[in-house]
Amino acid sequence: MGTNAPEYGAPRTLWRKLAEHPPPGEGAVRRGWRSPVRGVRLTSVLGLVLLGTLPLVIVTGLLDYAAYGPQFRQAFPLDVAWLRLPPFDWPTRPSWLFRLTQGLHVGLGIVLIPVVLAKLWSVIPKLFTWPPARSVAQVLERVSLLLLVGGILFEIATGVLNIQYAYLFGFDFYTAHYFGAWVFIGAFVAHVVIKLPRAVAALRRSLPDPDLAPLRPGPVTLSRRGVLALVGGGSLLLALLTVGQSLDGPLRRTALLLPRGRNPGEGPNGFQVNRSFAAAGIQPALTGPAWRLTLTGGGRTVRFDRAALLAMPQHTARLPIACVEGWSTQQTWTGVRLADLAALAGVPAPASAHVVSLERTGLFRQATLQANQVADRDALLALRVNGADLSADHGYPARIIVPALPGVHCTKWVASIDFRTDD
Ligand SMILES: Nc1nc2c(c(=O)[nH]1)N[C@H]1C(S)=C(S)[C@@H](COP(=O)(O)O)O[C@H]1N2
Ligand SMILES: [Mo]
Repeated sequence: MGTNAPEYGAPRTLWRKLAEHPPPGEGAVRRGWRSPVRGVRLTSVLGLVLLGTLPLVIVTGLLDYAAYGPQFRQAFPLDVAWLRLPPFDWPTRPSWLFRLTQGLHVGLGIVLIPVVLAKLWSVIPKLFTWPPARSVAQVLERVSLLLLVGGILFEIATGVLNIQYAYLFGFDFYTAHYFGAWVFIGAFVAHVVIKLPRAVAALRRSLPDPDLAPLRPGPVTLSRRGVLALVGGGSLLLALLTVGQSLDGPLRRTALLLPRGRNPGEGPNGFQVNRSFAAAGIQPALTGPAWRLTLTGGGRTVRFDRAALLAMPQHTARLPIACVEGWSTQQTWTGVRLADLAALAGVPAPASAHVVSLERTGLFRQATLQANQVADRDALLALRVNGADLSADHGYPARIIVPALPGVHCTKWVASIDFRTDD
């Protein structure tokens, strides 16, 4: 074998021993992967496509997490190991900011699934090469691959289950998806550093790769271009079935991947509902004439009924609702400015506002808004939408709507708001 003196020694013997003792059937498995399109070129093309697109999924995902508000413990965890999220006030402008970042994160995440699967398919034979490693460096590389592949499959699985409202897993989605993201990001960076030069070289000139190319190629059934067209077609199909969830009007019906709300009904309240009034389990009597909005802060408590709120200066704004599950819609909301309510509560410039709904249970029965989310001129306690009273499903008697605020914090069926001078 080798003649290089420095390569001899105890570890060298270990790798040689490994190579001399393949597990039974090893060759048969390797020979079973026969597709002649597998090879370093296919893997490199797919890898470079992912290198150009996955960073956008990662960055928009991290932005969504920041928008979701870890500083208010609305999302956990605050820090990951030695990583600290910088304190970050999510802006209220442009009002479509979260609609864009969330739409891109979920949409692109779905569209890239075929590319990721094809990339994994293209390197499967590598799993069965023997010996599994020929040096300590290679052992490390293979462990990072495990984190890379495990990480992305975990992110895809939890992400897809979440947007289908299938909380089948016994852990908190945000925590898991966020931790999983950091595992994946670390492995992704390592993988790019290790493999990018090779991928570029492979596309410049033909690089033989004994691990990727089949030992005994089968007959050609599909060219490399054919494989790429198939993968691209799959991605395009997913894109067509997904974009509708970010569009209003009849095209929304094309969002076949949207679990609910493809056909949200007619009229001013005819747009997608996340949690319905019935699902929220609020007693209908609580939203009738007996309803009062309670404002606290500055040492006093004030209460208003809906007629009193309607008698205050009304403000109208066209603002999106963008759900963390990926869908979004834009509507015209009318109500009282949150800044006006803060002044009535005796806290004209609050540091934060804690909003609580009539719901007794549920993760999203309350939310905390930042200072800029109360101060924005379009930040409203909405009473009406598109010229009509809010429907029960959209939060009657009153709901929060704030530019660029994730839908999950646009609390419906608001009972009270506490304006605070410190957060
Ligand atoms: N009280 C309360 N408000 C809530 C929710 C909830 O479960 N309870 N869901 C939130 C979520 S996740 C979203 S996306 C928006 C959707 O608003 P819509 O149903 O009016 O479209 O409402 C938000 N407001
Ligand atoms: Mo949502």
